[in-house]
Amino acid sequence: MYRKMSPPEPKEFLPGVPDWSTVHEPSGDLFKPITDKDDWSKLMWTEEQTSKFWTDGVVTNIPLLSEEQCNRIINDYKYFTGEVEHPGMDMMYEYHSNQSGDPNNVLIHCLGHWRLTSLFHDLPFLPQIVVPASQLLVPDKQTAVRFWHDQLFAKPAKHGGVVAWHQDYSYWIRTRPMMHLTVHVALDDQSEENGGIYYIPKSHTWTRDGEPLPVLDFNFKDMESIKVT
Ligand SMILES: O=C(O)CCC(=O)C(=O)O
Ligand SMILES: [Fe+2]
Repeated sequence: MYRKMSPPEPKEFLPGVPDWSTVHEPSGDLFKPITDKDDWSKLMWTEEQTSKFWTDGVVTNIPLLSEEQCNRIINDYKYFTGEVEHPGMDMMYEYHSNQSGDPNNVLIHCLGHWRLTSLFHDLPFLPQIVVPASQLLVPDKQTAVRFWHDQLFAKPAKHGGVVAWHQDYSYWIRTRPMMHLTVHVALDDQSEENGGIYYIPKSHTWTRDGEPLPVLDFNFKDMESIKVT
């Protein structure tokens, strides 16, 4: 806990089980909330970074969390593997212990876990995320940012499953023109061997009949559902 003075109090989902979605600011558990406006501006992305984002649709390898913060968040992962029971699982918008249905290709997938633990709650409030996000929604203009939802994909070692090729925009077409973005936070090292994410530069501009690419598999299983021809 980084903040000592009156941390915000969540409402309870069940007696003794906090619902962190009722707290509209960082709890202070993951990082010390910024109080000085100048500290926000220090986190602004450079012109080079923002224009790379507009061109390629992605900017990678941005350090976000310290080793210590990362380890603390990963400690909460035990609730989503089922290793430790959490009494607030019904708060989640979606929970799949294995979305592939195949025990040899396990894909844990959930949405809404930010409601369950103060550390996952604080992640979308991380200034290193929200400041660049405020620059990236509209070119050359800083805008307010609203958190839409969190999502966790986990691929257990040795028998982890796949997340098939997709465009995130295909799933979330609620803003037109597009006014939302994905922030993918790796809580583990990602490599070719352990199922790291792949991104095709400029694929954010790909369309079919003027629309984003279609969603062909809501369980992400079919690696062949989208092909480059
Ligand atoms: O981790 C993956 O394989 C996919 C992650 C993803 O699709 C995303 O972050 O939007
Ligand atoms: Fe995605």
